[in-house]
This record gives sequence, C-alpha cells and structure tokens, in this order.
Amino acid sequence: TVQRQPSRRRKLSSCTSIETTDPVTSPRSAEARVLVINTGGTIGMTLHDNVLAPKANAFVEGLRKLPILHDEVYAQQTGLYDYYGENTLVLPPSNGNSKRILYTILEYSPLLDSSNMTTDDWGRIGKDIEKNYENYDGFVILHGTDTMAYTASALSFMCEHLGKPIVLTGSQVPIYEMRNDGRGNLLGALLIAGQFVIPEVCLYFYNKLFRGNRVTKVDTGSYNAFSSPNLAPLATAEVDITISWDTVWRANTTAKFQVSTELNRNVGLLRLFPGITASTVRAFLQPPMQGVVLETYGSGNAPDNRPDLLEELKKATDSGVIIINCTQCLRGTVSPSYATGKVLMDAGLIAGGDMTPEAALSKLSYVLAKKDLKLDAKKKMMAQNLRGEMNADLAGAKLCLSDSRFIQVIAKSLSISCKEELEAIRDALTPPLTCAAAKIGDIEALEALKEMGSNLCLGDYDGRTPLHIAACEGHLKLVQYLLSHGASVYAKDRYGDTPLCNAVRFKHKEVVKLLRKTGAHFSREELEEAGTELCSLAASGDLDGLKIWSIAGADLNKPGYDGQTAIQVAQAVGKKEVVAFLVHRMSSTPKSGVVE
Ligand code: ASN
Repeated sequence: TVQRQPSRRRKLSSCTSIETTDPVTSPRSAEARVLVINTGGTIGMTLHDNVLAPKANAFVEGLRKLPILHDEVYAQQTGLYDYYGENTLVLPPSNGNSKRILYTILEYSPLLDSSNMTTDDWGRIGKDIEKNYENYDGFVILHGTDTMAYTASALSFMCEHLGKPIVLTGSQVPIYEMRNDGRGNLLGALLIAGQFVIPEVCLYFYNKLFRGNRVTKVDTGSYNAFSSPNLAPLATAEVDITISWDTVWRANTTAKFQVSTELNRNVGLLRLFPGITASTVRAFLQPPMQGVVLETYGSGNAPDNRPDLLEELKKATDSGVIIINCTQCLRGTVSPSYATGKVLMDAGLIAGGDMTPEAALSKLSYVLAKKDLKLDAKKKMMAQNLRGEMNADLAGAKLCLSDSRFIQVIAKSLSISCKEELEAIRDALTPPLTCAAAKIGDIEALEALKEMGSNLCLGDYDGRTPLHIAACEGHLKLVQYLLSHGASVYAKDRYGDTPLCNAVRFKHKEVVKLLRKTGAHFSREELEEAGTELCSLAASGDLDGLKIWSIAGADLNKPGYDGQTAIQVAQAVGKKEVVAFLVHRMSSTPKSGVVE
C-alpha cells in the first residue's frame, strides 16, 4: 500500500519548466491504476544452465527500459515515484485512450514456474486482490502458461461479486528475448484492465481476451497458445480493441466483492480410456476423494456394457462423492443423446455441460468447500452456471431484437435487414433510451428495453450510464434494479465521476448506502480532496450533506485546502448544530466510523 503523500496535482503545476508531451490537467479523471501481480512464468524467465527459470527482482527494471511499456518523461514530470513508489510505471499515451495507465508491480517471492502452483498460491493471489481492491481500477496477474487456465478458472469462482477486471497473462517467450510475445500480451492486458469495466476474471493472450474459466492451453509452440472452444472471445485487440459487451458476464448483485479462499483439495480428474479397469476407478474414488471430474467420450458417453465400471461409479456417488461428467472433446457439450450417456446419469453423475475440465475441477474444489451447504445443495450448485463457465445462452438476447416492434420499425424505415446493422442501431439507441427511463424512474421501460436485448450498462456520449442518472435522481428501486441486472458501481463518466459521486452530490442517502453496500467507494485522491467540500458544507450548516459524506466513506476531520477542518469552520461561522454534531461524532464513534 502507498504512504500518504502531498497532492500530485500541486506537483504537476509546479513542473512548468519541463516540456510536457501530454499535459495532465486532472490526474483523477485522466489516469487509471492497475495492480500487476507477478507470480512468475516464462514472461520473466532467463536461461540458467540452458533451461528457463524465473529471475527475481529484475522485472520492474527490465520494463522501465522499454518505451512501449513505460514513459519515463511522464513519470518524472508528474512525480510518479515520489507518490506511488519505484515499482509504479506508466504506459505511454495511446491513440483512442484518453487515460494514462499507471501500473504498480507486486512481485511474489519466490517467482514460480506455473507447474509449481498450488491452491495456496491461488489463495494468496485472491487475498492480494481483495486487499488492494479499492485502490485500483483493474488487476493483471502475470502467470506461467502451463497452469494458467486452472488459476483463471479457480479465481473466477473464488472472486465473488466481482466488479472490476482481473486479467491473467504471460508469454511463451521471455520478455527479455528480441522476438517475444510477452510485451504485446502485457501491454494488451494493461490496456484492457485499465480502460474497461469488464467485471470478470479473464485471460489475455495473442490479441484476444477470453473468459478465464473457458480457456485451455492447446499449443506449446505457438504464440496462440490458448483456446476458448465453447465461448467466443470477450474482446479482440486488432487495430481497435473491440469488446463484445453482450458476452461479458456480470455479477447481477448488490453484494460486496469478496474472495473465498476456502478450497477443497480432495478433488481429481479421471480420463476414461478404452479398457480402463474397475480397480483403477475404485482406487481413484477411495476416500478422502470428494469430487471427481470424469472426462468421458463424445457428448458424455461411457461403455454401457461394463457393469463393473458403472458399479464403482454408482457406489461412489451413493457414498457422497460428486462426479461431474465432462467431455474429452475440445469443443461441445455433454448431452443426453446416447444410451452410453444415460448409464452415467443413472450412476448418479452430474452433467457438466460445456465446462472445460479445468473449470469443472476448480468449481468442484470451490463448491465442496462451502461448509454451510448440504450435499444436495452442492450438487445443485455444480449443475448451475455460476460465473459464465457453462452453457452461456447470451445469444438469446440478440434474437429478441427482431421481435422488438420499435427497432423493427426503425430498421425498416432505414432499409436495414442484416443482424449486424440491427445490432448497431440497437446499441446506438440504447443509452439515450435507458438513461431517459432511469431519469424518470421507469423500471418497466428499462425491462422492455432489456427484453429487446439492450445492455443496461452502456453509457451515453458522456459515459454516463443509467446508474449514474438514477443515482442523481435518487431512484432507489431503480438503482437496485440496475445493480441486479449487471450495472457497475465503478463506471466513470467523462468527468471521472462514479454513481456514488453523483448520489453524494445530490444527497440521496439511501442510494449512497446501497451503492456502498455493493462495494462503491471514492478513490484515495477523492477522499484526500474531500476536506474542502466538507468545510463548505459546514459553513452553510448542511448537516445532511456532512452525514452523507460520512456514509460515503469520508473522514469528517479531513482538513480543507487551507488546513481548516469542518468543525473549525462551523465554529468560526457559528453553526452550532454542525459543531454539536461533529463534536458528538468525535466522542461517540471510532475514528472513521460512519454516522447514519
Ligand atoms: N513453464 C512455463 C510456466 O508455466 C511456461 C510458460 O509460461 N510459457 O511457468
């Protein structure tokens, strides 16, 4: 974590003697922060005795020398190191991205070849994200490719109610080599994590962003090492970075982000092969085994002429072992089409749909660790789609488009018929319509728009989402509705304001409470600068305003620009009620306590 420092804004204005290439007027809205957790992997490896192994304490210095990954002039001009420390670097300006992306590297010790990763390491990554969640806009995990799909899957389940992007990446060739894929992968991951509110655990590799629990490593010798056979990429980074917003998975929740590091280790993967013996299966299913992913043939089939084998499976499920049926095929789903598949269902297996074995295994590990759930509830959870890991039927939303009279009429009058053009019209019309509905608190209109396939999270020309508008207007029910339909509390408009800033500004206490419950927070800089606003509220005797700032997380003792605190200002102008409130608060609540 970063020590308190003087405002960087002041530092910026005092640097007039240095020529600026990209003048920064407001760090708050013009910078995004990404935490890079370096766990190891080929990306930072060097040759020792002719084999690749991780090299400690070299990565940050290596990156500092690479102009595509660090802008030293900007760092010097803006006092970056004084403020954030030597491990923070900054990307150069990029076309189409108005924000500078600052990234801080947290290097693990020891750095690991990912073949050495354990469930404890997943827990450590999860805890570090949780600890630093409020200080960063997004997270990049540098990781070896060998087990990256397992870690990505596990983190996707461990991260509950996620609202910010977590992007795993790495490389096939070390970043220090002349020809390598590490620089491009890291750069792409940083740009995505710093620019887009994609609230998923993702994996970025070779110009594509995938859902983390959908990938598998398919190639040892190609830069194109990962495949997501059952789900199209969430984004492609070609000439432009194009996000497929319809595919992005959202938590649909008003609960706060948390990481569950409880994982059950008594799980395993068993691959069927012709001639597998019943004793092999029996040995595998012995206690303490509690959950198994059985990799079956084709659409979930196994021999139906092997009662010995089926009996072992049935005995295990009867004794409480959860067995998930996943296919050995790279693409496709388990479906009840054959007699050879039905026998497995009869033996008590649960269909794993189109889950990858990596996703199914880590889901088992996560679900089995839930102490407050009975076996039946765990089985039910395994069959459900928890994080977009299976059977995502998001295409349905697009089909509804043609059912919408409204869009049809417009499409007809513009002589439009193809799906892409229809979608473009829908996406262009969505923000003004959803924002207008949010303004008047019309949930029914939002529901109708959603049924048309509209994305309720899209921002208008100023980046203002329906949640921003509803927060300004204080429409509590509508805020609740939007949050339970995937709206992000972290969306920033072009002025850098979040829905929380808006709700505080317009003094909608209940909305502020709900947003806070969902994990909304002011940035450290906003909290640093809140003192002046608090003083002005104190000067005008605005008790409600002060209370709302407190609920929003502000420290009411924070001094304003001239060093005076709210209580001093209230005393000076004789606002007795405010003084009494602040005095009472100081004596009755712990430091930084929230006053209702
Ligand atoms: N063995 C390496 C690892 O997984 C492979 C890589 O990163 N490309 O750490």
